[in-house]
Amino acid sequence: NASLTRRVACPDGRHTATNAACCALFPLRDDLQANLFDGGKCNAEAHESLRLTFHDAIAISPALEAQGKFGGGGADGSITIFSHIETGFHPNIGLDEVVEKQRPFLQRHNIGVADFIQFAGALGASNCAGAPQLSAFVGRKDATRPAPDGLVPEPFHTPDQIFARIADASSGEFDEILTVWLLTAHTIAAANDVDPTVPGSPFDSTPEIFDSQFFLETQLKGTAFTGRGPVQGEVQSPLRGEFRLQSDFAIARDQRTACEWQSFVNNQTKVQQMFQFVFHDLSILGQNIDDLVDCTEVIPIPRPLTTRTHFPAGMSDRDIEQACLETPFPTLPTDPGPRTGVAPV
Ligand code: HEB
Ligand code: CA
Repeated sequence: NASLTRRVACPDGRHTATNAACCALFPLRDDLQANLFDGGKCNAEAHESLRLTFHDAIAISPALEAQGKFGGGGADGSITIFSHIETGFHPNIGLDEVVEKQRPFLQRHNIGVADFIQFAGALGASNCAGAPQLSAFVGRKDATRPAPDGLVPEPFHTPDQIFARIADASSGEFDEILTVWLLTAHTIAAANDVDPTVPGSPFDSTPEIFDSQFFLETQLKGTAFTGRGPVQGEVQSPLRGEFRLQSDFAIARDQRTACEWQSFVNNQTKVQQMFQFVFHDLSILGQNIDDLVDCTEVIPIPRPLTTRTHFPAGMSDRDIEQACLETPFPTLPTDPGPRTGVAPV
């Protein structure tokens, strides 16, 4: 209850915060919004900043530690601190760009690297209409060594491999159902490097809004490859210009996850609540929450969606490859007009 919480005045004389440790985030927020996110937009840098949160956080492995090996530190900033090593790992392809775009902000503000990565991702997502307000913490311990290679899932991994890796990273918390929740992030996403001949190819027709189109469109029958044809990790997509990852395709149809996947279609409340929940826990993997200060109040509340879930123009439930055997696919309107493609971001 905000009215019962004593607030502190920040040294800038312009803001108050529940904890003085959050004060440094206000000028960082304004700088990022103006100069990385192009005036508070859900732009490519916002998407890439969200991807970076996952690739830093997921690189932790209790299973490796149990074998007496170093398992990585999770959300510890290692991907940026040791970017010369970690951005060379195959699944981190392309992330060198956002790391270098973010670095000047890191250098001119007073914040730890691990906190910075998660903050920038949460802030970037807040520019996408329909997103939940993602949590922001400060106080994480920064890495002193790089994460080992092999801990970030690849689009050509099987569901078994992906479920096992994500469960290991989270000490069992993120099971296959929560893995579906995590993949909500692909609603504001595109591929640049899986097939470099078609950079910026979105995973759904609305990469600038945090909606449930991704869960619907991944369930449509694939009809053609976007780009130069089958590349490792890619399968056929239903719309010209849309890119489909093999891993999204497979998890959408796996009998352990198909019904959970479908349950997100046309359920914006679920989209928001489940992603807010899993991002909170993802963003502090490897850290002790008791050492952290909650500064979520610094993240703006995202604009609500103004659109409804729909079949892309020219498509209907006849184009659905039904994978959930328990529940019929929801009845939804079709966008008017002729069949179209999806523009690159
Ligand atoms: Fe993700 C993107 C994979 C999960 C977020 N992805 C992406 C891509 C790929 C992937 C391949 C593309 C890259 C390029 O550029 O080319 N993922 C993946 C996998 C997984 C994932 C395999 C597991 C299943 N994600 C995830 C998560 C998250 C994410 C969990 C968060 C949280 N992604 C993302 C984003 C993006 C991506 C945001 C976009 C980026 C851009 O747009 O640039
Ligand atoms: Ca979307």
